[in-house]
Amino acid sequence: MNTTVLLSGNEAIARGAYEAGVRVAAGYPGTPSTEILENITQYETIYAEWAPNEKVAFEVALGAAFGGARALCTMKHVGVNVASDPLLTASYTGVNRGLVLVSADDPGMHSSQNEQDNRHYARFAKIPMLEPSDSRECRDFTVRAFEISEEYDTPVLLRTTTRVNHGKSTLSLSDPQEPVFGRFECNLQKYVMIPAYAMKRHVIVEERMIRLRELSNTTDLKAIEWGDTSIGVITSGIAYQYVREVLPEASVLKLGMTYPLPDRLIRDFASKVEKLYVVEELDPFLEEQIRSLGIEVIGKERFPIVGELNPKLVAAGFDRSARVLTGPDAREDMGAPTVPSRPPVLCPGCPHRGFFHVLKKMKAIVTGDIGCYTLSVLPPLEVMDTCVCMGASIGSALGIRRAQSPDDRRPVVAVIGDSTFVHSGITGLIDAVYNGTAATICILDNSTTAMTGGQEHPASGKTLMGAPAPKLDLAALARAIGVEDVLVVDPYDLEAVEKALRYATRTDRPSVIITNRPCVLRDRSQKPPKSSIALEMCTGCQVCFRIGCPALESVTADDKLRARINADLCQSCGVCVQVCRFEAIGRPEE
Ligand SMILES: Cc1ncc(C[n+]2csc(CCOP(=O)(O)OP(=O)(O)O)c2C)c(N)n1
Repeated sequence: MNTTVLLSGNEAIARGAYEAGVRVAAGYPGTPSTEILENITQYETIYAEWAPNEKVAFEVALGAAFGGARALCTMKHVGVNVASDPLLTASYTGVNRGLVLVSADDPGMHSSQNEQDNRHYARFAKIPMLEPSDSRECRDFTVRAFEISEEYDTPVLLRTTTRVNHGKSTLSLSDPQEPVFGRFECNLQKYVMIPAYAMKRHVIVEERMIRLRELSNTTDLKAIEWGDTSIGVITSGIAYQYVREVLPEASVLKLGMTYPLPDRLIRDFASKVEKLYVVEELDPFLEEQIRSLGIEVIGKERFPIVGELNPKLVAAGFDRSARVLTGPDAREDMGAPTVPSRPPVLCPGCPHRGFFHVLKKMKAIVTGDIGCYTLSVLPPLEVMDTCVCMGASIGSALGIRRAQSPDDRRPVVAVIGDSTFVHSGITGLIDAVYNGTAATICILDNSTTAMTGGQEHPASGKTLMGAPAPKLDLAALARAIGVEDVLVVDPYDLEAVEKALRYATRTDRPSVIITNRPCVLRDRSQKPPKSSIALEMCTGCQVCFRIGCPALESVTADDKLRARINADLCQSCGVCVQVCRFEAIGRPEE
């Protein structure tokens, strides 16, 4: 086969897994990694699943590798924090058949709560790391990662960043290997990490590190591009593309395997150039290790540690002006109009909107979580007081409640999405019941993982492969955990929401409210009848604008600012109808 195709990095990783003969793929959605598993479902030889969270996904993949099948595990950078417990010990057990963990990092935080640099995980877990810089390498390095994983009996970290995951470039397809079914072979000293066995495995890990360093010195997963030797640049991943764009004449050592670092190779390269630079996004990961080899190198004093790099920043670091600029900076430089920024908002008809509008009235302390509903922190809603990581809403609510002085009567309410609740909220709820902490936990169940594009999860009724699945009953689960007050409400019915919130926040024991409207983007086949505003009845009070619905627009009529409904956007949820005290907004006609 020699077909050339244009693929995104994520599509290319999925293709690489297919060509490598992967049998099992597991992950949890998270930008910029999500499309890898979504694309893998087109390959019928691969079993693929969304796990409830990244820890379970990694354990499924590890089990598959123990069991003798090649396995891929995908997640965004913060997902590796969740999976880090099994990951660090999987380094000790080794894998048997190949296991590759994709960590899709997000420098610049396009869609994340932090911009941690997951290259540190390779060092922390003592496992090899490969970093592709385009789609062809995404496919090639995935295949190579499986070979390394098996030869060295270790999980391999394939670390990508947003621009590599989402950027597109060409590659020619290769024939896939036939995936093999495995056979689990008992090996207690390898797979059972009691201290006596783990101690011996640690020695093996250290020996493996020596062999892996040798591999990184000799591997062809690198390129040395000789040019003008007055400047030598060591780089990897997307930063390599920027360096090439800005300094086509310089000598470049492009590393594909970035952990363990190839010490001899670096020494040799450094000895042949006059000035050595390291260009890398985020932390001085390569720079500090190179410096610890006793090599003088210029790095973070010239290139930012915060945010993404781009050709302009790289050029500035070399005191050059960028030659070929692409992206928004280029448009600005060329005097072309830039696209106005559009702050994210809850969609028209989003079931979260009405809920937050009512919650605002409660004057509660609201601990938040990660999902579309996090947008309730922005004006005009501005309801959420905290948001740390997935699942943190419940624990933080319990802590705040326990810290509260007796004269502070504000109720404490945690808000968490359905996917996030299943991911890491269940144990928080168990804590609330076990320790009897009076907080109200609101599970905003929209039957999907909306924030990342609408992926299935254990409470949505379908698997990643599209098969119907048992739907985790969240109300029954809360009751089984021991919550006595479990209220299920329609978030489009503001009165019902208010009643539930008033009741739940007044009890002196943990309570749960579950909203039950699916995400409006889940089924767009129906074109609902629209709400409408009788302009003559609109007093211009602007209360309806407080719900922040993009379908509500302002018009000036008779010198007054009044509301109008954009029928193209309106989803007829009826929330604005209930908010208008002058009955100017009409219910849609059925
Ligand atoms: C550990 C971790 N994994 C994945 C993500 C990406 N992510 C952000 S929110 C979210 C879930 C959103 O779904 P849900 O809780 O149901 O809320 P919704 O967006 O549907 O309102 C995911 C997967 C993340 N931020 N952190």
